[in-house]
Order: sequence, then C-alpha cells, then structure tokens
Amino acid sequence: MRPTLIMGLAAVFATTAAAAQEVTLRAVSAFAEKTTYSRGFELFIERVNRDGKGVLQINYIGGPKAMPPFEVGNALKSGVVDVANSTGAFYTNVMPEADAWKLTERPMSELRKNGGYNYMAQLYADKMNAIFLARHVDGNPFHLYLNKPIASPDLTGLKIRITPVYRDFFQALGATVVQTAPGEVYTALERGVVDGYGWPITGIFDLGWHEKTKYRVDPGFYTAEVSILVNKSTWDRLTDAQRGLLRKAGEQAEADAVAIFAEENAKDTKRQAEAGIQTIKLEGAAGKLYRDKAYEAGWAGIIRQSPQHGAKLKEFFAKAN
Ligand code: 173
Repeated sequence: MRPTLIMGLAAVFATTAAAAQEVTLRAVSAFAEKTTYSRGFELFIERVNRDGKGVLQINYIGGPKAMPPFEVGNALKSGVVDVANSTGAFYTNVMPEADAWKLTERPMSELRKNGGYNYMAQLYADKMNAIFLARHVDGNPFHLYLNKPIASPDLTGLKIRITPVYRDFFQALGATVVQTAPGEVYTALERGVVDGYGWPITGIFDLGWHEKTKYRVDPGFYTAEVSILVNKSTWDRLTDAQRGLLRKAGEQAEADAVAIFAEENAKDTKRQAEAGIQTIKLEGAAGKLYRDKAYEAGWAGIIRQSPQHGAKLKEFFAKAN
C-alpha cells in the first residue's frame, strides 16, 4: 500500500474507535431552563461537555417544557433519561425519604463523612436505581410568601401553595394547602386561588412572582436541596474515565453550592425589599416556635412516610441539641 492510503485508513480507524467510545447521555431538569435551580446543573453540563470531548457528552433536553417536573424522578428511574436535575420533594412518589434532604443541618462535606450520604445513596440505588451524584443547592432557606398579613404563626383560613417540602409544617400551622408545580404558581396567585406559597429565599424573580407577592415571612426554615442524579444502569455501563468525568464535575458543583447561595440569598433578599415585598418578622418566642414547629412537623412527616429509615436519617442529618 502507498503511505497515503495507510495513513488514511489509520485515520478512519482512529475516528471509529473514538466514536464508539464517546457516550452521549440524555438530561432533563425539573426546574425551568436558565433559572436559579437549573443554573448549577447547566454549569455542570457545560463542564462535562468541555472536558469530555471524545469521552462523554450530555445532551440537555431541557426543563418542564420537555417533561413535567413531578415525572422526572420516574423518568430517571426507568432510564427514559440518564441524568436528572431535581429536588427530593418532586419525586416522593418514587422515594419518600428524598424529601429529608431539606432537613439537613450539617454541610454535605460532613454528611459525606458521617454516613448520612452513604445511607441515602443506598436508598437511591435500591428504590430509584439512581446514583446521587451531587447536591448543588444548599444553605438556601425556604420561606412562606403571603398576600394577606399574619400577626402570629397561625395560618388558619389561608390557602397556601405547597410541595411536599412544606405540607406537614403549613398544615400544622392551620393552613389549607394545594400542591402545584412551580410553573403554576404565577397563575394561582394572579387568580387569587392561593393566598401565598412556599419557596426558597432565591428565585421568585425568575417567573415574575414578585409582581404578585406582598409579604415574606421571616425567619426562613430548612434548606433547599437540588441535586444531580444519574440512572444507575447507565452509570454501571460507563468506563472509569467517563464516571471520573461526571464525579469531578459533580464534586465541583457540590463544593461551590454553599458559597454561591450565600451570595444569592443576600442578593435576592435585597431585591425583594426593593421590589416592595414587606417582611413579616416573627421574632423572639414566636420566631422560635415557628422554626421549631417546622423541624418537628418536617421530621414527623418523614418518619411517618418512612418508619424504616426516617429516624435513622434524623440521626445523621439533624444537629444534636
Ligand atoms: O417549592 C417548591 O417547588 C420546592 O419544593 C422547591 C424545592 C427546592 C428548590 C426550589 C423549590
């Protein structure tokens, strides 16, 4: 053979080998594209795609326009998608224990060491066929937002939009609750279907809710969790290099979460005040009662839904006091 032909064939083989090796994973987010709770996930995807050329790529199909948020958990479990961005409250139908992440009072770095992460990771593997790769939202409290004022921690007569995050707490305070996906909150407020809603301190500007919000109740409670999950069958098929790539980008996302949200929390708190949202401050004994009730009702709910694992998760997640 002439040298040019040999080199030509070598090039063809090299490309074929690389093409056979590169894997493309399908990804969805339970939160709208380019909004607060998808941002860490989208950054993760950018990093993987940048560093993973010829090794692994992620095809981001999108947010709730591509798939209803409360169906993302099942889609990940069944392998309809390989990678998902969601929060525990959105897939309690698959795994009720996932909603316990909101109750962590220790940083992920500690939970990775104290057995709490491993305990949850086993539940993800067993119940959801999933790898819990990284939590990219932490240190980000939830709040109650209202359009009618309250003078004490009493929500009797108020109808509040919830997800499982807030259900037990707001019901314990006497509220009537109605569950909706984030995409329905604006319309529910506009039509007066609800008098308020639960949501973290950040992100109410993403979908314009500040236009329909009069009050925020302080203090906040719990901490929001949004995480990157990988289908376990997909994960088990990957090479070490492919898994390493995902792990590295995941570790970065988790390591950055608390600092990113400390900044975002401060920014959105200020922006809410500038938008005319008034704070109703439950201070002193009322504030303490409110927060204590949040954790008490929250853990009672987790333990009720998972008598087998709830109490154990509390040992790992709650601060001893
Ligand atoms: O209110 C919600 O939709 C919710 O449960 C949640 C959880 C984490 C981040 C943002 C919202």
